[in-house]
Parts: sequence; structure tokens; C-alpha cells
Amino acid sequence: MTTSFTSIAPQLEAQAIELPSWAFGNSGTRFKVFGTPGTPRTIQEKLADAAKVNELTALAPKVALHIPWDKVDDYQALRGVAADLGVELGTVNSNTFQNDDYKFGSLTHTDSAIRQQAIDHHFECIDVMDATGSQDLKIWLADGTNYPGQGDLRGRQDRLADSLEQIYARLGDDQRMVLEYKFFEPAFYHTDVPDWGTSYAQVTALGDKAMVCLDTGHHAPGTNIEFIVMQLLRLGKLGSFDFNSRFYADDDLIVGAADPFQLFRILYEVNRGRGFDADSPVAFMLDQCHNVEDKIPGQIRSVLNVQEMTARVLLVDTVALTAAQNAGDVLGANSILMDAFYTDVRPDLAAWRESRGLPADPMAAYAASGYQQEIAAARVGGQQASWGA
Ligand code: PSV
Ligand code: MN
Ligand code: MN
Repeated sequence: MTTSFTSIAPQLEAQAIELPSWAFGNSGTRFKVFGTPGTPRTIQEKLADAAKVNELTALAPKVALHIPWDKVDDYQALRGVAADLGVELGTVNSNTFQNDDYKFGSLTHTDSAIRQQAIDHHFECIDVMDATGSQDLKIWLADGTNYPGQGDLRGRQDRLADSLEQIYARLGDDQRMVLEYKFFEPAFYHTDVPDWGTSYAQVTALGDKAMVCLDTGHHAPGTNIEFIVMQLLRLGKLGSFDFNSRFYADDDLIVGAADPFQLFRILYEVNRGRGFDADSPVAFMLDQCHNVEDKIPGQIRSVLNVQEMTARVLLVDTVALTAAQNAGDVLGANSILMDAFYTDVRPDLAAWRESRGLPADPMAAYAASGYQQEIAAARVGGQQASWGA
């Protein structure tokens, strides 16, 4: 290992991982939503919790909103609340999956009035972005069908293209659209944006301000996600990540918890494709729901997992790796990569955090801070976050 920790520190310092507002609310499965003492009752309280994560890690300066879950009357004021807490408002996520009108589709619907309603919702999200200063509109659609023959696959794709075109036309010069794909659920036979190829085809037809969002939980088991990362970076169309981890489906668990090596492989391709560069278009975000664990330490654990795996990736001896690859040294190349993966960067990271005035161990610092007890005492009747009821 020729790369030293000191030499990678500046790159680590620039790391930023956006937090989802909905991670701080109560969520669960279709069986049960467990309430957690201290759960935020308002978006302002969610921002305060997110700011705590940033205060202890310096890794999470932005918070993504979900409309209408985080709807407020005055977004300028909300922006001020965030700024006072030392964070910014980030990606705006649309929601066309909790309304009876969208039972058979939203941006793909055959009924032009319902399709227009879904388009209008996205216009409203862009208005929110104008007020919050957010860069990205993230679109994830629940659209799809359950049975062969239920819908016209091609017609739905054409209507989707038309709807996206109208939404795209509304974006300001500094705004972007990221289109998320998901291979199944809630629809089971087909979804209208099932894979990176479909997202890529749709956003490429729109223009430079439309890119693909890759949610790590939205792939079939066994999918080589890092290959997709490489390809999208190579094509200049990887706009953002939704990080989480999964054992079976869209589990939305703490990133790096189920398969740390997969996270390493993904981040290796991010680095290889210059996705960590200051001028890279890639936005990094968590998309997680904490069902049984406390939410704030859940988010702290997640951003630390990303930081630790990024450090290991930056330690890969790329010169030696390229030489081994070019020499056909199969096992040599593999062991160079594995050397970095197996490097325990935690002591170096702890010392480096302290040198920057941060807690060496943010998890322990949170536990000792008394914040959890404070919010548990102060907040009663916290919000249920989302669809996971
Ligand atoms: C549903 O699968 C989902 O988890 C998508 O990943 C979105 O990003 C998220 O909900 C928030 O809308
Ligand atoms: Mn997602
Ligand atoms: Mn998901």
C-alpha cells in the first residue's frame, strides 16, 4: 500500500452526503410501524435532527425534502430555518404514489386529466425548488402493472416521455431532473422505469439537465451494480445516488450494513469515473428508513459507513493495480484491490476527525450528548414518515 492516509484526507474533507427528511420520521413495514420516542413532529424538527448528524460528522450538509410530506406555507422561511441550523435544503422528491387517482399510473396514465395532475404536481415541486434553492428534482414513480395485458407497455412509455418533457421544460438553468429506476414494487409485472437503460433512454431524450438516479436497493439480487455505476459515469449520465442496503428487496437499510464489500466496489467505480471530483455531477444521498433502530444514530452510522469505504477506496494503489491488470496478473490485481478493502481506516479517521475539532467517534458522541433524551422528553406524537404502514 503506497497511498498514505494523509494524502487522501483532502478528498475526504470534501465529502458530502445528503440526508432524506423521511429517515427521521417513523417508518415500518406493512405489518407494523413502531413509534420511536423523540420522533420529529414537523419538518423543522426533522431539520434539527439532520443538523445534529452534520454537527457530529461534518458529512451531511443538506437535507432532501419530500413533497407533500414536508409541505409548508413558506419555503423561504424553511430555508432560513435550515440555514440557522447550519444545513441546506437539498433534493426535492415528488410523490405520485399516495393518491387514489394514481392507482393505474401517474405520468403514464391514459386519462389526460390525471396525467396533467401528476405533471402539475411536479411543477409545484419546481416552485418549491425555486424557493429553497434546491438543485435537483427527483422523480421516482410507482407506475406499472400487475398483469400481462393490463396496460399497453409502449403507450405508457410514450406518455411518460411526453410528461417528462413537459416537466423538463419547466426547469431553471441551474436545476436538474434525476429519474430513479426500480425493477419492481409496488407494481409486480412491470414498472415503467424498471432499469438504468430505461431511465437513461428517457433522460437522454430530454437533455443535459436530466440524469439517472441510482438507488442501490432497486436491483435484482446478484446485479453487478458497480458495472452500472461505471457505465453511467462513462456516459456522463449518473446524476445521483440513493444509498441504502438490502438483503432481499427494497429494504432501505443502513448503507454498507448488508454488504460492505459491495459498497466498496461501487465507490471504487465512482472514484475511477471521477465521481468524487469537485466538478462531478454526482450527488450522493441516503434513502433509508429506520424501522427498529434510532433514527439519528442510524443516519450517523450510514454517513460514517460511506466515509470509511471511501477512505478505503482512495487507498487503492491504482498504479500497481493498472500494472497488474495490464500484465494479466489476475490474482495480483485482485489482491491489490482486496488489500485496500481490508485496511482498517477507523483509527486514522478518528484521529483526523479530532484534528478537525470533530468527535473521534460520532456514534459515541451522540450517545453521550443527551440529545436523544432531550427530544424524547420534548416531542410527543411524532410523525409517521411515509408509505411504509
Ligand atoms: C420507493 O422505492 C422509494 O424508496 C424510492 O427509492 C424513492 O427514492 C423513495 O421511495 C422516496 O420517494
Ligand atoms: Mn430511492
Ligand atoms: Mn426505494
